[in-house]
Amino acid sequence: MTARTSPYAAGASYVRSVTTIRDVDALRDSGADIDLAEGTPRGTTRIERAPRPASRATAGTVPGVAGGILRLSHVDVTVTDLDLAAAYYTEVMGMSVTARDAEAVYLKCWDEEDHHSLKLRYAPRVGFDLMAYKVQHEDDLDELENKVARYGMPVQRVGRGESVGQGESIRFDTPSGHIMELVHEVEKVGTNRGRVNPALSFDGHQPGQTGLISPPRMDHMLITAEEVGEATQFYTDVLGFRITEQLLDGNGHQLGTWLERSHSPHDLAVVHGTNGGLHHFAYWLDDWDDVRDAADVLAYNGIQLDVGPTRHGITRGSTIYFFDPLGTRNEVFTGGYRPDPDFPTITWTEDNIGRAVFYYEGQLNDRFMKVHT
Ligand code: M3P
Ligand code: FE
Repeated sequence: MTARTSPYAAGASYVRSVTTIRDVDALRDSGADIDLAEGTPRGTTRIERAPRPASRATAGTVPGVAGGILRLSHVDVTVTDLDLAAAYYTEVMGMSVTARDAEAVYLKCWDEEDHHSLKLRYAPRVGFDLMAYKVQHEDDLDELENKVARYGMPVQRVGRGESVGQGESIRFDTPSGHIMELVHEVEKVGTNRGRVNPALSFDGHQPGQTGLISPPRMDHMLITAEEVGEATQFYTDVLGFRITEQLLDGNGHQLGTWLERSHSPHDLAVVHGTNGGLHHFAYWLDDWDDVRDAADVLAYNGIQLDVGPTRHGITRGSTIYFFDPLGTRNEVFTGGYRPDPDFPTITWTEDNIGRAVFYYEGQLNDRFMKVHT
């Protein structure tokens, strides 16, 4: 049997897994019990690597290593009129209802496989309930539970079946005063396109419903915090978010930070304001034409616009802000860039805040700055 050691492994103490290149013919001739794909031609070599030590449990939140938080899973908000809110999110936004009970409605967008990306719960006031992010591996929950507990925040385990459409999760308060949930297992309800030879359009239209905004998916959310710096440190150091952009005041303090896990400009952003506040949650649209069409749909339905259509300096995204009929701010968002984990943070200074947030207008309006739920 001939076996030679890869030159890359020779003498290199930093190489943790030894690579061996094996001559398949020699292996076959030796009668060794080898597992070869049928029809493997003669003259083939096979590269074998010693398994790496199992380190997935600790790899979870190391930036750039698979595992840890994947993306936003769902936003849970309270509404003062469940029927009105459900009507808006289905008949204007174009989401579909996946579950409903006496106190809540669960909705998802057309390209989302998971059970829901928005939960509307009836309450006497409009507000923020929690933000749920999805983790890649089940043991990410244990690891992040430990990290959050070590930071000093009590963590609650929510058992399978206690929350509609999902398995076990963990919940905790963040330093920005928000309840955050991390979940691994979410019921896959699928889409109406299927996963075998899916059609790109129906009757010449996008898969969403015509005449409605019909975003394919939820994209990000923006929360408010009294201490943006402290909140950001928690989301980065404890939960593994990476900062794509930051807005600094004249003393170098963070007024806003944009944080990602999904190689998009942001999955979560934090701006200065009241602890526990929700500035908006945002839907992804595929391109600028869809943003323009969304503006038509909003105008047709008499929905109050806040800002836009316009463009952000931060994230480079194209955007419209508007309010649902109960007063929660929504955004539709497209564009931006694709940051890798080694993306160097972009900094904006307060004297450029207008262009940072609304690049075309170059200024912010009072309502945008002050209204949150
Ligand atoms: C975004 C975004 C604020 C900036 C918001 C920016 C509230 O929503 O998607 O980049 O100052
Ligand atoms: Fe946004």
